[in-house]
Amino acid sequence: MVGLVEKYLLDKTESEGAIHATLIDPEKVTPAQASRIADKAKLSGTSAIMIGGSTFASTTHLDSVIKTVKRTVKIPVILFPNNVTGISRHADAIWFMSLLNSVDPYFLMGAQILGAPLVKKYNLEPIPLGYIIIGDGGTAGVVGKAVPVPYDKPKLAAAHALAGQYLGMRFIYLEAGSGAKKPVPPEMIRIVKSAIDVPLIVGGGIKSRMQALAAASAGANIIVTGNIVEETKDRHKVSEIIKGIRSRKA
Ligand code: 1GP
Repeated sequence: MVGLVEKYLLDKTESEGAIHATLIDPEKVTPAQASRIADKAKLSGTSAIMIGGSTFASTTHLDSVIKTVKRTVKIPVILFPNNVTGISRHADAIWFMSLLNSVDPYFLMGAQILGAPLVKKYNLEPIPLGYIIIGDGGTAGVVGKAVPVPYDKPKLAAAHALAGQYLGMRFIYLEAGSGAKKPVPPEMIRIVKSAIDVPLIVGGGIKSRMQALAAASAGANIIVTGNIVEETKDRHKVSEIIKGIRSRKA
């Protein structure tokens, strides 16, 4: 059941404690830009490339972004879809995710039913993921019709995460929303992590080495940054984030 990409992530999080993944939003980049971002991130030590956004990119564009990225870097390319339109045959794996705090059945199970046959047809590796929107959740929160977990309700976040784990999800993602003013608080990460046994992913608004270190120290196993890689010309920002993650005390 556990495929190659999932095994790679489990082995890496097991041996390193916390790793970094780079999110590329296909709506914001050309294939050439995506390839440059992936290359720089790989040189900085990122462990995987995630591809997805909160709104719509054409399938043709998504396909060419992924093909170009895959030609450039050899680390796994994992789809991070907001809808069935985020599925491409060219990726290695897909976060097969349910938005656990959505009030819309479409984002809980509807899109998954529509997408599952395509995942099989394209031979993509599905990695079951419980996705939880925290704070205002940005565009993902609005599009996904989430009832976000407030920043000061860590136990509520832990209850969502545990429910996801009990339903069989093998990763949990706390999402503050791309470009969030405030990332998921370390205290919430700590409480969620202590409640679950599966790896914890955290993303949204992480912009500095200290924030990355705080998330990793609190127990995040995969730290995702998106905006920071798209906005900055030099790769030092990503290097800084990864240094922060690696400086965490085990
Ligand atoms: C968004 O968690 C990711 O889905 C990354 O967020 O773009 O703020 O780094 P940023």
